[in-house]
Amino acid sequence: MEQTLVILKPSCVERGLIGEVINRIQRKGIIITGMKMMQLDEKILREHYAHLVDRPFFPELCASMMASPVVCLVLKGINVVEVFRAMTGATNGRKAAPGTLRGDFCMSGQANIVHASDSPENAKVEIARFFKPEEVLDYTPRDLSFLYA
Ligand code: YYY
Ligand code: MG
Repeated sequence: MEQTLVILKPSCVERGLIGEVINRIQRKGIIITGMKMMQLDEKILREHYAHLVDRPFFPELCASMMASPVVCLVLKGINVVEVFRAMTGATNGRKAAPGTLRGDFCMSGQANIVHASDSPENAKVEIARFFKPEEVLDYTPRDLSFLYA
């Protein structure tokens, strides 16, 4: 099975939406194999958002990601990168479809509730960036036959 890296952003943590997001993850049948709170700093954000460091909004993006602690998650499931990106919705909350996390919980293009890896290759790099190997507990729930039949 595939794994993906998810960050519950300050917009999720400060607005009291951690439970809403985790509820959807578990209800869907996605397995949580890593979970911890972290205070991000500019160093890790420059790596994590390397594709955006030259954009004019980068300082604002950094500030929004450091506004409070975040919750980092490693998720496991069949095609979980694609499945969770679909559950996340479009980057801008005003354009994200209803039913998605961003579509249901935000109106912002920046304070948009969650980060989710966008490819299996990037997921591997991002999991290694935010988690030590021993912090990812690669268990499989007892009975997946209904979920993944
Ligand atoms: O993967 P995703 O989060 O949907 O979008 P990215 O293009 O990777 O951008 C990462 C992050 O940067 C986005 O979630 C909000 C912020 N951002 C922004 O503040 N303003 C933009 N015009 C584009 C992205
Ligand atoms: Mg992205």
